[in-house]
Amino acid sequence: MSEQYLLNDAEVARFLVTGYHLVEPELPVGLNENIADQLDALATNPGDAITEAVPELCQVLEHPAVTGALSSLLGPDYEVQPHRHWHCKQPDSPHMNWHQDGLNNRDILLNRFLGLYYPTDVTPNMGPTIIVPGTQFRNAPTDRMATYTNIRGQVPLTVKAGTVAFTHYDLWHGTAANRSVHKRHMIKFLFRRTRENTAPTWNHEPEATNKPNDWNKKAQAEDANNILNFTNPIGVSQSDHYKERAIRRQNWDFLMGKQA
Ligand SMILES: O=C(O)CCC(=O)C(=O)O
Repeated sequence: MSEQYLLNDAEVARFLVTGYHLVEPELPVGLNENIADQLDALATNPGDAITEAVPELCQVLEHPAVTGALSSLLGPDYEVQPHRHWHCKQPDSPHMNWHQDGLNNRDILLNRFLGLYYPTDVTPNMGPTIIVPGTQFRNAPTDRMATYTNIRGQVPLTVKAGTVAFTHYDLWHGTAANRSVHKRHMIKFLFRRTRENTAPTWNHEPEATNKPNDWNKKAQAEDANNILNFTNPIGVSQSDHYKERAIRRQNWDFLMGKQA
């Protein structure tokens, strides 16, 4: 594994805080277009067999920017799970309600998460996935969530072709309506840790969490300590924020190998 592609401390901390991380791998010329053309032509959804139907998808998973992010967050022995799914959002299809895919367990571990690959540019009218950063530790009954409309701080994944969005399994998400004439493709993959960390598996600097708290630059925090302490992606109340901060720290300690 080339260290060049491993995440740094701030990126790992931001993933723990926001519940997502975007990678834009430099894929071979024509690969995204080739994949998108094959998906456009598929008559039925092959489910988990989508990688057999479109084997070029494996090249995305093998790109060092993708393996580097995964090794950083799940360890170098991570597993690409057999479950995967092609999400084709048809032209003129409605929005998808907010929901969580995982078990809503306010997990202090980081053992499994999703990777969403988009083979074409996704514009705002194409039904982008919409995520709500920082919601991965909040439980809400799905039937209640379905009644929520616009949520402050939501982020539409209007991404460029080839982007892989890694998202925490419990991150709140949905989609906008597809008002375009194009099919919006997304392939969802699932990744799993196979071994607990005994040490950081990213480009870790021992001083990373020793930076003093900077109360004047809370929103612009750039180092792991200040990111973990202060970042508040959707501006939750103080009483919610301190609960989230505690889970973030437990997540960080878990990745540092402190529980092994
Ligand atoms: O199609 C999308 O962008 C999102 C799909 C989704 O929400 C899901 O797979 O849980």
